[in-house]
Amino acid sequence: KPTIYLKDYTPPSFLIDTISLRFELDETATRVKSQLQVRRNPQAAVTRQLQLHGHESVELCEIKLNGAHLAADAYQREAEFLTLLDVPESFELEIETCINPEANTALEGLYLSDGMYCTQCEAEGFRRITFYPDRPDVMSVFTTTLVADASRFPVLLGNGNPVQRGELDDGRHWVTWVDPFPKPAYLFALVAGDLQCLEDQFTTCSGRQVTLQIYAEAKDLEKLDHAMTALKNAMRWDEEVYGREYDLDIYMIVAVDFFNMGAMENKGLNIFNTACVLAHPRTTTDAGFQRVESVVAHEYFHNWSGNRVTCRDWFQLSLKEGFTVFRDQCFSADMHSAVVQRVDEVGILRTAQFAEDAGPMAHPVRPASFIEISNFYTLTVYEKGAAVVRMLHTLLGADVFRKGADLYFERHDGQAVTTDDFVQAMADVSGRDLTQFKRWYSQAGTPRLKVSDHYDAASQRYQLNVQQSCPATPEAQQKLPFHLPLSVGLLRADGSSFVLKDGKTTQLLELTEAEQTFVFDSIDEAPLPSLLRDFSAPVKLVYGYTDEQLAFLLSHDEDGFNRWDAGQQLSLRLVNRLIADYQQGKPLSLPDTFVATWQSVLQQAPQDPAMAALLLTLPSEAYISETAEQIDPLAIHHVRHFMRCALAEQLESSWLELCRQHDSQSGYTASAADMARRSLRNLCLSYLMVLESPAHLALAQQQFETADNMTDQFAALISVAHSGFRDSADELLAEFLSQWQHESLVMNQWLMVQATDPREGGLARVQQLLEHPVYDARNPNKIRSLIGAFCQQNAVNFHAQDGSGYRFLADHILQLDAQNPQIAARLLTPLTRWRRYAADRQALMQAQLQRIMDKGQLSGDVYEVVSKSLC
Ligand code: B3K
Ligand code: ZN
Repeated sequence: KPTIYLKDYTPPSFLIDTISLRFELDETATRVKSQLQVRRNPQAAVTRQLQLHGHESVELCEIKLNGAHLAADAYQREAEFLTLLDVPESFELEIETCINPEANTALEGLYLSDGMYCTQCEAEGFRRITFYPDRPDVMSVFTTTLVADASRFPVLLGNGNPVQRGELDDGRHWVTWVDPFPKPAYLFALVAGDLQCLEDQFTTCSGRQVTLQIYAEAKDLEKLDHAMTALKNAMRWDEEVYGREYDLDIYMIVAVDFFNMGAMENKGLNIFNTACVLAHPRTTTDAGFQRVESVVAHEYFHNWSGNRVTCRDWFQLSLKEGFTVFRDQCFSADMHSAVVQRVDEVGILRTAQFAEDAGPMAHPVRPASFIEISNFYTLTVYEKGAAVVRMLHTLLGADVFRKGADLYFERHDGQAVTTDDFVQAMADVSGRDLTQFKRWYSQAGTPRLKVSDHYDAASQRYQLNVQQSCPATPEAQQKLPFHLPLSVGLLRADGSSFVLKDGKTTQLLELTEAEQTFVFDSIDEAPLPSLLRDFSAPVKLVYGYTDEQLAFLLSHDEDGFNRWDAGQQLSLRLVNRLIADYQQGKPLSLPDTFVATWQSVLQQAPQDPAMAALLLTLPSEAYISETAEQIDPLAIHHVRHFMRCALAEQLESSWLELCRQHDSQSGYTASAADMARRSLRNLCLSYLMVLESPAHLALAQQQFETADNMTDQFAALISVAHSGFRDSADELLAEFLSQWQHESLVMNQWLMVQATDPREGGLARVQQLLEHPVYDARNPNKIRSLIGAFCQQNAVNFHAQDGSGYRFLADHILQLDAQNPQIAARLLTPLTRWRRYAADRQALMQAQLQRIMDKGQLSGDVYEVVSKSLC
């Protein structure tokens, strides 16, 4: 497969004003008739050739131009295209194709999920349905007619509004849908199945009535309330915060079990992975509830940021994704605790995105080239893209940013545009030159900020010196300085913050140079800086804090995020010292000062249980790995476990008391306060369980048996399953299986607990589970829960010295690539990080990548990741 470059972009030669589609659904031979109104694009170079995309699996049955059959020499069929050699200025084109949904294991285009028809067209799935200019800058008005057996497929859904329906003599029925908003083919969708729906109404800000429907299999009907509430909250929020109103009479969400990603924002007809829409307290953890809420909101927000204004080409993917993630993050912050939300976001960015930025697949937020676009639905495009939009929000302020968003939506409604257009709208409303800021879109890599300071008591002057740099990444060795907001506060010895510019305690410094000095006057005592408050830019910041200073920030900083981060950095330092001790064979011990700090956090925990749960969580193995010079998975795991044991032992009575205090008194509620209580209690339980005392085991077992919700039951399960109590672990796992074997999503969790069990013999356990009846080798959720979880969240077992984990992953990639290339390419991630390990592991990982490469006949997806990793 060739590399495609942004610099080669040219506008489409032909435009499609309308497309009318008729699907005669059949498991193995679905007939698709399309009728297109085509005209030459006045903006493009004149040509008489019309090139349409078409996947090799699509069979061409018939083709007519202005009603006349096309002679065989009037067109060419190649692997990926259908080219009409000589077409007039404007014309009607009719095409009939035949496709096989049952054979579609890639889950792209039209496929079957548990017997129901559904589609996934982003990015390039529409070409697996029919021949069409399958690129986002070709926008057309779609009319869709679905025909299927009435008894097996009573529900027939399409984009837009249903306009007509009827029955045929042969037991089939049909429905016609019209979507009045022009859209690219990637937003097309259809669903046909035996589905039930939860229905509700929403009155928009201008008083229009919208019907809301969420479809699922009958057995899951009781799990739709939470998504419905989330949807209504998101609709209201977008009206209030962005002034954006919904635009069709009906909004539908459909839950499907076989889905490559989380969800898809098809116009008026979102299709969701069941894992991102179904939620019920008995079967879904609090984390699951929050995921559902944020994904429902995310897909809803796309209706404006993505659908009404879409992307010109796929290099602009972050135009819709970065902006929409930023929007869903702000929504979640407004619905719950803003600090907890921010800590979660930064956690993802700083572990997984920074790791991506430091690896062979590193790319700018707006990539300059790709082989397979599916590989670029990345943390960089999504999370770093959101961080870039957030920086604009910070630099411009909320009001000006909102004006910029208004201008962007108004100026580009109905258009396919670029990230430059987005930034231009922000520049126009603010009157600021954002040329340098745009480097965030074109330069990859995580910038480093080196901060030093100087205080002069005589002149009461404090100076901050900031140096920025950015490591080389595959697309560029040398980087130009970034324009970024650095939010800072200055703390007095009593813990309060100095009042700085404009009477505020947080000041925004704008960094534009490679080195800059900022001066603060009238600072009447030596301050302690609180830097990068609220993580104001996606950078790695270095400042020479002492441990005492970090502990001071942890207890006094008014910025909640920085308070948490000070605790993380303090722990991280200790982790690194202990790793060195471990590697040198020295005995490990926790300093008393560290234990004392934790003791005081524990004492204050009841005042803010949500924050306490965050503060009392040690840096994750993934974050420790990302920040390490060289990753030693065994040492990291051992040291973190040692710290957990030591903290559990030395503070046992505090953990136990906190655990008791935060017991569920009055039954389950999904309130933020209750979620915080559960997270703190379950954290305490997890510490107690590492002590391996029978009394604590009894506590966990009792919680497992009596819990009225999945959060508590699952927390008890995982704490026992990963403990040294082998028999109890097996008992609980068996009990959980028999209790929930008919709940597919719960079984994913069951697989995951076992896949992430760090104790010895992990690979053998996973291999056994591959044969278990609840596992399904074709279902992406199952693959992720077992193989994905093992390779990404079970470092000690995956990185076994004998290379067995690497071989296992490569075996499965090779097997999966023929079936579902997108999932195969995604699973590869841990192997792409081979350069971060010591020589012996490097060699083993590299050998497996080479083995995949040598197989040949790889999909473009896997080929791109493997070839870039090896070079
Ligand atoms: N836009 C979809 C992702 C589609 C992935 C295609 N391989 C979900 C989202 O970001 O909202
Ligand atoms: Zn999205």
